Amino acid sequence: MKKILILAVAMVMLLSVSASALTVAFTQIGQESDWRTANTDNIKAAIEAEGWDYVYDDAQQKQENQVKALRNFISQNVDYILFTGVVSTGWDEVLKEVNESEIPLILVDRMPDNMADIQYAAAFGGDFVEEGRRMALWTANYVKKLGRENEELNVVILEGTTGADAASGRQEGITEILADYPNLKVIASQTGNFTRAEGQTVMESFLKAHDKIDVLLAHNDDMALGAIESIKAAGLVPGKDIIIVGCDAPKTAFDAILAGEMNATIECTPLYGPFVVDAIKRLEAGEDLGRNLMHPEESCFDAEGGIVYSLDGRLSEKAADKIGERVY
Ligand code: GYE
Repeated sequence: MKKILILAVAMVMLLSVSASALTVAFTQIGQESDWRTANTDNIKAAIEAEGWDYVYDDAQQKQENQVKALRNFISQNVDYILFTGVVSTGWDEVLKEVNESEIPLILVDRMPDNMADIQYAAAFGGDFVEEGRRMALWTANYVKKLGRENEELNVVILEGTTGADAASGRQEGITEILADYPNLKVIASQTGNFTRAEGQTVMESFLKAHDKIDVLLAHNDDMALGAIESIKAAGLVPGKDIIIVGCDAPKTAFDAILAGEMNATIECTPLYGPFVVDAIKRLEAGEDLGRNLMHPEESCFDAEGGIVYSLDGRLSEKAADKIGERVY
């Protein structure tokens, strides 16, 4: 009896030692936005809470740094690689090397092109096309609520990083919906690289080039927040003279909505840490998670709530009611 007990204790110890010896490596894009900071912190915290070793690399928005990081992870023979690519293309060769190393690859957030040629153990990301649709649909319904649906309104767009699916997907969704609303006319669309600083400067140039701007759609809230500064500097009232809709839904956007300077934000959660940890545990237990790209549930927030923002008829939530729950 005693022997069995000792054996059982030894087995449990062995199991926990092998589980705690996991090394998880993450190649992150950089720190361009509130979203990205929250994403970095959340993944780190979730992995470290398991007692796993965490290897992190910040690529400073450069694809070549990410390629280097991936090769380093392979030579360190880590147990899992978490990957989000700054752009969609140009990963075929290095991801083939990852596959040859047999280190399980978990795709997070932005997806690479040619996924059919890549083996991966799990994939979690936003539905960027759907987010773009929601931005445009919320705007069209808000315009209707204001009784301005027959007015010709000029729209400007601040795009995310060129070549990133988060930008191309959102643009695609916006364009698809706006095609049904000819009164909402896009007069300028340019990248602001997902940063506050570039959102501000590009909006400044839009305002110089165009006398009448009625709507700003920003692929993320950081760019919207930067643009608000330029709108104020031009003597206009953000949220009133120009309707402003962003994407991500960090606390900073909620604050702007409560201050009346921004009108709505479409949620895109950065909180992938728990998903990644759960996936790793299930993979360790021998489960096959399949090749489906998993999207978390997401919402839309504005000042009053009750505006239809999705093709399946979901209603926006009132930011004031939800700000207390925001963790990023
Ligand atoms: O919207 C933006 C960030 O890839 C979904 O990247 C992400 C985007 C997010 O910089 O703020």
